[in-house]
Amino acid sequence: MRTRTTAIWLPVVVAAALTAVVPFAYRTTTSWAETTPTDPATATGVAETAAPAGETGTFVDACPPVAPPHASCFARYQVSGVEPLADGTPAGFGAADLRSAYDLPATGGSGHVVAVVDAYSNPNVETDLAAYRAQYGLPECTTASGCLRIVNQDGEASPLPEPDAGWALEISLDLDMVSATCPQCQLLLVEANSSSLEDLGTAVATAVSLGADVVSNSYGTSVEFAEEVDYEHYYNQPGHPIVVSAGDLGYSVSFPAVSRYVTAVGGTSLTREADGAWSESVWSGTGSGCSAYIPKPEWQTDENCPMRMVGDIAAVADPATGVAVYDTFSQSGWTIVGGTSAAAPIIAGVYALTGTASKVNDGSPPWRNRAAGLFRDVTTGTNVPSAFAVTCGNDYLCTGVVGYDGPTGWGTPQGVGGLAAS
Ligand SMILES: [Ca+2]
Repeated sequence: MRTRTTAIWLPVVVAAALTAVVPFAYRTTTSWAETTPTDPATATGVAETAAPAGETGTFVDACPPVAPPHASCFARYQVSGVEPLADGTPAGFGAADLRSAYDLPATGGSGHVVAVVDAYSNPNVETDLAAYRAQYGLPECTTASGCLRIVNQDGEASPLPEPDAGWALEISLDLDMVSATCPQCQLLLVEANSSSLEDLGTAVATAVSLGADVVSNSYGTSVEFAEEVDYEHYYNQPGHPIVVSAGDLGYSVSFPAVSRYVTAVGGTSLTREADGAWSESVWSGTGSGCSAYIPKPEWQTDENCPMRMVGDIAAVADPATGVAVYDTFSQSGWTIVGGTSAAAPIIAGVYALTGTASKVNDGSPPWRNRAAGLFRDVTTGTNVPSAFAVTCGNDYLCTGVVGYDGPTGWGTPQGVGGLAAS
């Protein structure tokens, strides 16, 4: 297991690099952490982040931001106070909670394959996945049965990349979330050799070539960069929805979420009210915004962004209202995880449930299906902290409003219809 490195705090340097590329980009938390930029493969250091006001616990990024053309995973986990519930079940939203919140069927997806693309490997992945699925009464999914396949970016079962603690938690999160929303889907884990966009993109293409109906990507760059367009071809996979996390850095744009060919997934805070009803607001950490480099796809109709607007849809991502995940490699077992890394695989599972993934070429389904009743419209919250003078002007780019908004797209699923294609 890779040893965690001590975080080096470089808020001024990183902030300067960010403002040079995206004027309004900044982090919603108080500090940045970076390991040595010239060696992103060692970037498993973590940044301890004080919980925002009103939230409990301490949250840590599983992967610290790294400079393009590398990507970091977008999982953020709770490091303290994760105790089982009074009835002994894991804390954090479980599989049935997620299906209830998003009005999803308890069965479905049989015959469909959801791929999860991550960097590096998690040596405990199969036994940890089995524990998650057993806890929530989901059918077994093993390599022996062929339900679970684990390959490297070239599609081979060995050698797998070296383990990495941060990405290992991401792998567990991704497979657990697809299992929760699409219990009968087959799972294909494709592990890239590194966190470079070239390796991750190669893994996406391999996933499609190995039969993935849907590909989930819970990673991205910390900022946009001009050369991102050179990596878009990896994500142009007609007939295969490519689902990407919008990012955990607040109001800012990340690649590949900003690609025209993907469904960009933002994040919410998810709450179950006393009467059992669910409510959601914009998670303060979710990415959103208007691309500096990628043209606006014809299916986007929002008025104040002339380029590709992020995002398209959303699901739970606030670690303070996070999901239960089982991981024995980087954690001691059950933990609570959030970040838009949770949201993307949730949406990937819903795509598989529609049975119409083969008709999806881009992120347009939520835009084409925005009829009333298919989404829970998120109308409150923002990913711009009020303490910052630079804002998006309280516009839909950074604020939850009635109808479309950047942080949550057209909202969160209410059933599978919002992602169906014809
Ligand atoms: Ca909205």
